[in-house]
Amino acid sequence: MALPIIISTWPFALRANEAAFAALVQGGSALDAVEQGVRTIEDDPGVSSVGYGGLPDESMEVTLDASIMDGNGNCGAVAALSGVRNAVSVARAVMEDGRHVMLAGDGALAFAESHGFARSELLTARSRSEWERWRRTADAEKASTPPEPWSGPRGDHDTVGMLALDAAGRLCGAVSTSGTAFKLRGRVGDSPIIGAGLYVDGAVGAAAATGVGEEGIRIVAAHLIVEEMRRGATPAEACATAVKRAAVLRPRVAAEQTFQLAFIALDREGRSGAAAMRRGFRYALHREGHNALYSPAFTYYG
Ligand code: SD4
Repeated sequence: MALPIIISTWPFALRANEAAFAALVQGGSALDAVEQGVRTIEDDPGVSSVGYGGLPDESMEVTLDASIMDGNGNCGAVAALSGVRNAVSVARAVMEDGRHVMLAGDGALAFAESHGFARSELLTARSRSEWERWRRTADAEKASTPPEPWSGPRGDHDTVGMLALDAAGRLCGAVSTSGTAFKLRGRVGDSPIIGAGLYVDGAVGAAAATGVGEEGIRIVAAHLIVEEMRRGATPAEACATAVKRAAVLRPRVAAEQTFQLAFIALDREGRSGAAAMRRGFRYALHREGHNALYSPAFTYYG
């Protein structure tokens, strides 16, 4: 098998793969690669679902969820973190600190600051005006219909999730997102939850999730995929199993046109795969010097 191999979610991940590959070329490990790859997307104000420029919650605050995991079981995560751009690096610091696996909210921010992370404004002019547009629409809807607490997640879920197997055979993964646009304050998705948004077992394989996090949490998706691979499934088969599980568990939700849930997986042999609830999901695969976008072999709704 030719190593390294890097796989990540959505078309923007072509850039993330390049950054991850560069980290490996400079002597970094798979852990450095996934961190650097994900940071590229966090730093991009043009991506409205991750890091700087991510769409805010209902109170106009941008809050980030991220996790990172090494194949040896070390992992770290932050949930509902505001005011720091590179949530994935804070997650890595939590992992390396070693006392805990996940920090949330103000505590995560205090931890980040004590580890030298700079405070930064995550809202951009564009994400502010998107929020204002959403607020006006929500207010208009409220005036004409009985108030609903929340209209549910939108379809634009574009978490960056990345898995890498380096030349030494080390397998790592990372995920970062600003979560559902205009989410309720305090909402945490699947991305920082080890086993739901990300799982890595160096003896077996790794998986990462994107899409409606609530549904990924319900089936503990990434762990399910890794366990399927442990039982002999290929990465593509394991991802398809998780999509089907989500569809069977909540058929009415899964059938909604805006609902997407998608997974990527990479096993320790270097085989990769993906599956999605519906069309439109693509992933970027960097192997043998080629970095290209692919559609998953399996989509539940053709
Ligand atoms: C979440 N799963 O917070 C994330 C969002 C996402 O692609 O995946 N976007 O629910």
